[in-house]
Amino acid sequence: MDRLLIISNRLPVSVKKGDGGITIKPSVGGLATGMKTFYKTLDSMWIGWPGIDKQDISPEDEKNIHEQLKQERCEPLYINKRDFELFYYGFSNKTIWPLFHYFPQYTDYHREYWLAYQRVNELFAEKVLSMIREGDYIWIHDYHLLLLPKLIRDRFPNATIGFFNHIPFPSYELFRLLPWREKILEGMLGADLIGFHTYDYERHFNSCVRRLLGHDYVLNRINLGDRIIKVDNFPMGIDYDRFYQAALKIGSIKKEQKTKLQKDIESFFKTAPQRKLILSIDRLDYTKGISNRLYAFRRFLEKYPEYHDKVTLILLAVPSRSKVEQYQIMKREVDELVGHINGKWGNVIWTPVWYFYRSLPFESLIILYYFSDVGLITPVRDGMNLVAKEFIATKTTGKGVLILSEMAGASKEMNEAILINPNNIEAIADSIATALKMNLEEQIERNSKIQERLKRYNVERWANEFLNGMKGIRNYQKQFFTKKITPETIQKILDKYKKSGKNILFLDYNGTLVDTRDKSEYASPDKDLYKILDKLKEDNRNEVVLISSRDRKTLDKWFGDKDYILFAEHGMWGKKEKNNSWIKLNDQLHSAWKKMIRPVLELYVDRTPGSFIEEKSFSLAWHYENTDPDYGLQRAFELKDELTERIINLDLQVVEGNKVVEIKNQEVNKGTAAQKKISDDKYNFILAIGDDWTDEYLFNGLPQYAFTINVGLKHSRAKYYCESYHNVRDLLKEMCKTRK
Ligand code: ADQ
Repeated sequence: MDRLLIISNRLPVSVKKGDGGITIKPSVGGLATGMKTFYKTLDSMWIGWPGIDKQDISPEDEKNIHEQLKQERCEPLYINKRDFELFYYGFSNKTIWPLFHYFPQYTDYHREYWLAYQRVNELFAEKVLSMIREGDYIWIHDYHLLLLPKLIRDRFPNATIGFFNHIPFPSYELFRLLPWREKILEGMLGADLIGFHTYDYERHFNSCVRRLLGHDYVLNRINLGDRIIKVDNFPMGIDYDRFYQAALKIGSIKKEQKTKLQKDIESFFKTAPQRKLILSIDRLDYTKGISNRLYAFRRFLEKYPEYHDKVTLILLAVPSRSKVEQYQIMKREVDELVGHINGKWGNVIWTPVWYFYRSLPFESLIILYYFSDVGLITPVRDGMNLVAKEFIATKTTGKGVLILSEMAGASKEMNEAILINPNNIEAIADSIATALKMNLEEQIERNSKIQERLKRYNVERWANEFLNGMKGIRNYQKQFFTKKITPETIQKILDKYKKSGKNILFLDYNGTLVDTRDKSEYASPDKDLYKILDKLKEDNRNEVVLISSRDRKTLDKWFGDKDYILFAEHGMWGKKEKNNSWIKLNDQLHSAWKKMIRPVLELYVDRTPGSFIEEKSFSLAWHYENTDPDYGLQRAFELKDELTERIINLDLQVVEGNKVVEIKNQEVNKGTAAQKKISDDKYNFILAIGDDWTDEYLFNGLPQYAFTINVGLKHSRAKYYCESYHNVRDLLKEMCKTRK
């Protein structure tokens, strides 16, 4: 595979300067732990902040650091102290982190933070651009670097970029509060693949993109007009075998090799064999619900006195972002609660809560996981939560019960755990009792199911799926690159046109010759368009056919005094010249069904503000372009469903266009109308241009030698695509200049 550049705020190792010189230690944290084993197996390079400031080291140290990091395939990016403060403690952790975790009351919206966030993202972009090579895969991680995908894309358009968000993505109601919301979304959309832990975060993101930027998505692909990107969920796994194997070894470790922690715990069980251990591990963060957990444990001790002296809660909190005020307040609350519980119930032989405020080495972590009977993990909001997965992975005998918050992304894959609402203190207290009473058989059954899943979808698989996702979307995009109309293709069309003696041009109207974003009622032709069409018509080799889904009245209003051939209502009606009357092109059709269907559409108009009905002679259309985008789409799905049931046996079809649901007779379409037209005469040159599903019939109905062009980037039967109606007009103008 090509080279992989991983970019995250922090490197997976952190550099420290002490008396003994420079040391490099692995960083704590979900991402670092998850990716560490994986990235070394690939041809990859990790770019990020090394955890030390350049001002605090000598040039000698810097060289030394560089050398050591090179061994780890890491490239350091130094950020000046002031910017780092504002970027990391400021925008990342006082703006994005609280808002994305549904804590708007903790969210600061300081412009100074935002400016620093932009500056640091720019710094990352410069670093990446100085290293990037053609063919590299760029995988950007997390909420510190939301602007980076676009910054790279702008200057290296061909880059293959993936972005993975490790924290939740909030619903539109929350996200809209952010003053720089559009810039953040645009930044992320610079990627080709955007990944989240769960489907909920994915759909929140898509909805924000649609509501704030107006880009629609179909089947988890967002069409940006010039690029299609993919949004998907990839629930992050753990290095399952590492945890499982480490836990397996614990039982067979020789006495002299045991750590102090293991000896202490074993001797503890010797003196109190009935004692049960409940484990709680997190970074000390307000999103992790640590105080809720302590309130619940307190309630449990109140409600179930029979467990006094028999249960101990191990509360392990890793110091985190201690410079941020909310973290300091929370630390005080946790300290007080622990003191309160131990003071109230503790005695000489029993301490209800063992509280550790520190990071622990891997071996100690495993010992705690392994010896604990219950894992109590109750975040109020958590992107995924790897601790829950690690706890289960160490249950080699199948014994152990996990109590997990349903607000953690991990809960979506761990249904067999006891799932709780972290705000329901009473229910958590009861679930602790349930967990302690659960029989071994049930524990084994529940855990083995989760273990099977964790083993299969481990961190390596997660990363592979993401990388394959990047490759997949890249290949998908390539199909379009080859279809994009180029100056060479235009020249080919013009050459053929110039030589030909008899030409026919089928031109759709809305979205092809004028902008679709105008409200459909107002998208009337402008002077420039008339000028182009008149000029084409002047050339007597040409027949100009305007083939539209609009009704006769509208086309008459716009083109009634022109000599273009007009096809209205998908080719149901035709008109040859201005003084001719409209001819029905299909005599077999009936429209009696409208009486039955119209009331259904009226009901949808009443229930969906902004929507309206358009009646044509052989079809009815429900337009929802002026409605709330999400709501309109949801109603459109419902309407389609309802109509599909009602039209069984009626020779009708329900078709979906650009923000419109239309019911029409099955035989009517632009393809049959165009076929009929070309069978009248012999044409050497055929050009057809359109932009939506109705034009697909047209492209399909024409002979192989026809030039067919779709406006906009999407799967189409057309041979080529161009980006907008401007390109169509430019092509037609060139044709006007090219007379024989
Ligand atoms: P975090 O908020 O850091 O990660 P989490 O997923 O639980 O949360 O990962 C914590 C990691 O730190 C675990 O691998 C754990 O083993 C380790 N750890 C915890 N306490 C420790 C201690 N005392 N000593 C040593 N190591 C300790 C963010 C998101 C999560 C998401 C991850 C990965 O907030 O929701 O799951 O990224 O995407």
